Amino acid sequence: MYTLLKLPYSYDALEPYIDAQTMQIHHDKHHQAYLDKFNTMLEKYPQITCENPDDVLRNIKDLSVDDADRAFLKNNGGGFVNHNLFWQIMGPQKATDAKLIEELTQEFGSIDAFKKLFTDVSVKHFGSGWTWLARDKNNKLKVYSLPNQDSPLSLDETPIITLDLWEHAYYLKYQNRRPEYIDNFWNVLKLI
Ligand code: MN3
Repeated sequence: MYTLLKLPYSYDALEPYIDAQTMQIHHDKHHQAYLDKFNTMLEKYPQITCENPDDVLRNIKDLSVDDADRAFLKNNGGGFVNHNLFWQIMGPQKATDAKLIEELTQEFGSIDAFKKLFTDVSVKHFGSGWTWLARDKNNKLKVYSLPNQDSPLSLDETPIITLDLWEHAYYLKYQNRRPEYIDNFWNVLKLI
């Protein structure tokens, strides 16, 4: 059984960019629901004993489970671990990662160029999903989006920065103005 961590800040800590009501529903209802479904399905497979839930997603292709259950674990396990990362990388105060900033500058030319690429990928993503900055097996940094709750972990890559593009992440405050939500992400991302 995995458990839901408390948010590392108060619900209103990311105001005015992400409103308290959205944070509360997103964490307490959406995130909790993914976790509950993930845990329920895992009860059927006691042989899956990963201490770190990320490892379930890393090994999703090789798990000895029914195909329908694999899809269920991918969707709900992804929903659980993706949000775990999302809450951690945001915060009311910057906690910049100098090494990451240096790597991003090297890979993309500048932080502004990285932000522009990440923003463009986010704006162009169709439907539900997440934008990712991930590190591949050769240590190369990549920006891309994935549909639904798919995780870079299942592609053998390590997620570093992510943005939730599901409507539940922004609709109460931004409605159809998704680009505005995406732009404001840079105000709450603490790492850069
Ligand atoms: Mn979400």
